Amino acid sequence: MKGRVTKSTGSWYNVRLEDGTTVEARVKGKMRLIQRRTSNPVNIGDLVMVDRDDGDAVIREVLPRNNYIIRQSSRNRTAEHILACNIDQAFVMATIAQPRTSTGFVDRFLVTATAYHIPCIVLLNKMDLYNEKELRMAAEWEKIYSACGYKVVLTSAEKSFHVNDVKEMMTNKITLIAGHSGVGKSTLIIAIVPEINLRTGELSGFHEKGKHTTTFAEMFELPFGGFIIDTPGIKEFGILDFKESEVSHFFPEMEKHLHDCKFNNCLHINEPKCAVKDAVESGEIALSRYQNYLSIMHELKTDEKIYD
Ligand SMILES: Nc1nc2c(ncn2[C@@H]2O[C@H](COP(=O)(O)OP(=O)(O)O)[C@@H](O)[C@H]2O)c(=O)[nH]1
Ligand SMILES: [Mg+2]
Ligand SMILES: [Zn+2]
Repeated sequence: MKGRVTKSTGSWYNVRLEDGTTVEARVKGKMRLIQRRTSNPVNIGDLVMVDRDDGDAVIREVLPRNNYIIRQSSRNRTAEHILACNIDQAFVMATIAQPRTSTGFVDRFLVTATAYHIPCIVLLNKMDLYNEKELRMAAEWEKIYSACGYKVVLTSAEKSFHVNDVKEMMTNKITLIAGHSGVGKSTLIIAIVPEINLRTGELSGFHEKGKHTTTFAEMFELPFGGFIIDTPGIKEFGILDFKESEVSHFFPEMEKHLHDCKFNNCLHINEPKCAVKDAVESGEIALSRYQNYLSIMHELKTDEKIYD
């Protein structure tokens, strides 16, 4: 039987079978694993083959993944942790008010997702709280991100502003929603699907296991078609397996300038006659995006995390 993993506790998994029923399955014995090694062999969103063994459902095989979102454990930099896989799109939720999200976080997420060709939409939540200055900042975000090809939607999960637009975008898709803790991810999901019982705290168990902090996401089936993956608050996304020369390719607004740099191995940092830097100077590429690019490059070079 084929199914999709919708929940993981690390030792057992909820698998939604093709007939719509969900079974609790375990990994037992030898499992075929064609995947790269990560901290968890089975992840949310994985398509798996399940067998019955003495009445117990057992995951025998994990099918190849189309894509995945990795986060890096902040305590153990070498531990890769897949947050979810096989997703159709990602929403990265930020807010200008309480607690203000940095563009560094958003850009890191966008780079990670864009590298795996996952379409992303930026949700700027809590718009009901924005004062005039914050509304101007929101407009600036809209300008910056739409210039990079990312749609920005201002929402109020609490007051249900633009929540129907978000619902429409989710229909028949597998959507991952990411963002710092407290931006309103769960509130938005409840506003869209009131029948989902999001038990806060339980939904996203932070389990301390020795030195590793394990984080679980959970996938919910949408009554109007599709799935939503609510993730616990994520502080940072690891840009783990990128080469320095690749990063600018995951900034869509930089990509079109890459052929115009004098050096074809230009990293757009200190090199002369760099078309990317020229575009930053002319305002065509947003300064904040370029600064976040530099910060990611620095991190790759030094393996040093910049917190912002
Ligand atoms: N004013 C306002 N508060 C919101 C909005 N969305 C969420 N909140 C509040 O922000 C807090 C965190 O929301 P929650 O959904 O738990 O955030 P999560 O950690 O991202 O899932 C809660 O107190 C919500 O009531 C919004 O659009 N406007
Ligand atoms: Mg939540
Ligand atoms: Zn360059």
